[in-house]
Amino acid sequence: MLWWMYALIALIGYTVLVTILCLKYPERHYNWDDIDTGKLDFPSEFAWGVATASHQIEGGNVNNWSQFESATGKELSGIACDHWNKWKSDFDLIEKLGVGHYRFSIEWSRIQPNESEWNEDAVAQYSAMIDELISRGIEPMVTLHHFSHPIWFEEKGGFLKNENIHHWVSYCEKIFGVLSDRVTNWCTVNEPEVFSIMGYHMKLFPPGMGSIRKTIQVMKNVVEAHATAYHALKKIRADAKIGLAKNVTIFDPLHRWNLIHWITTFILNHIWNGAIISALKRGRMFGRKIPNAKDSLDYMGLNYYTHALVSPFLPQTIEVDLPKRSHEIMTEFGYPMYAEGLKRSVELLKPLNVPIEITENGVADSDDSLRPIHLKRHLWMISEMIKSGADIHSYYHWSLMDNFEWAEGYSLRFGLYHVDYETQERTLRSSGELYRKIVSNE
Ligand code: GCO
Repeated sequence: MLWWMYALIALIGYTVLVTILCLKYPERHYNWDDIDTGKLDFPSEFAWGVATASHQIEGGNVNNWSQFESATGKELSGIACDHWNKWKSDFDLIEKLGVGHYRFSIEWSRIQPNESEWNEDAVAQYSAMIDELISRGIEPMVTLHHFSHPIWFEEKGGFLKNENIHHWVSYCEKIFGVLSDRVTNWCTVNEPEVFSIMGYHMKLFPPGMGSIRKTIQVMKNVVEAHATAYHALKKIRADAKIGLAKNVTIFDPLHRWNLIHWITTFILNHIWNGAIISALKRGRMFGRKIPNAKDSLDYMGLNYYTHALVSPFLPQTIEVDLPKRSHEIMTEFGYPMYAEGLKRSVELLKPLNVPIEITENGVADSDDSLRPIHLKRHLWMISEMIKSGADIHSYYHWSLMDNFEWAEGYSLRFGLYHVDYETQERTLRSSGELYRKIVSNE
């Protein structure tokens, strides 16, 4: 054969392969101008909520994060929203939104500041918070680990060491033992993939390491920690609803004709999404067995924000804008608004065969120009999915109020309420009012 015949065959083969990939994995896009996102149809039992996390709002925490902030010269979380003192009036804010559900996290470093010390005052305060929420008709969902933990645990190697898991489980049992008579909904760990990749590969979260091997080790251990806690807590209260919150990012090839972009997409999707789904479905992750991980979910928590357009040259930092399609809206976090991906995320989690709770969804938007559109598109997407049979029980908007956005500090504002950090004044944004109207069906 002549050389050009080989070249022609290779070209045809390449084209066929890429065409098959494009057809099998479509990148769904709607023409939003043609969609009436005001047309929502939610079942009456649908749970409307808002979400926060301890280190982002409480203020005055001494934990792996406060240590990392000082050590790296990052913006300090400081008194944050001073929620540890203002919790009662903050519950007024939740009530004013008319939502009946609130997801928040317990700060382990408050409960167990030293390995041999339980702080009963902190336990009592969380317990009083639960009573207060319930008295206002707001059902709590409690997260046990939302990125932060005590310094003594970090110094022992944290979740990098498998033998440390039992420390975390003891704390879980302690707080579950006190609160589970009133709290049914529990989220063990928040975003195992974000926690491990940001902290052990990208150096953006504590402990600021940069090792693929350690990242995989931590991811595996955190899922094992979840599974161990799940089974231990179910022994205390069998009818508690226990799951974890996973960040699903949808990965799409930047150039759909480029096979290298497709291969990168598959690899990243596997590391970020597939590995954890596989651990929870089959009890295996990266070829290794994760004890008890199979069947360790009563629901799957979905934190959804965006899709990533992938090439082998993805930036190793989150401080630059990621690529977006020309018609997409860029959010202040530097990633595109892509509500279609919420549907794709729910499809990705389908094999787990458990109900979905949308434990986080929101947008960084300081002047509130994007949040109304963001809210409407994502809620419309959920409404459509429920109509076509998806088992989605709840939506917790991230976040109740502006707060400390981890590596980004206070620059990014995710709140339905604006927070003036000088005066600690909270002000309802128009999008907050919009959410209130949607929730109350006005
Ligand atoms: C995360 C967390 C939240 C964030 C939120 C906005 O995804 O990092 O669960 O704590 O604040 O997602 O980025």
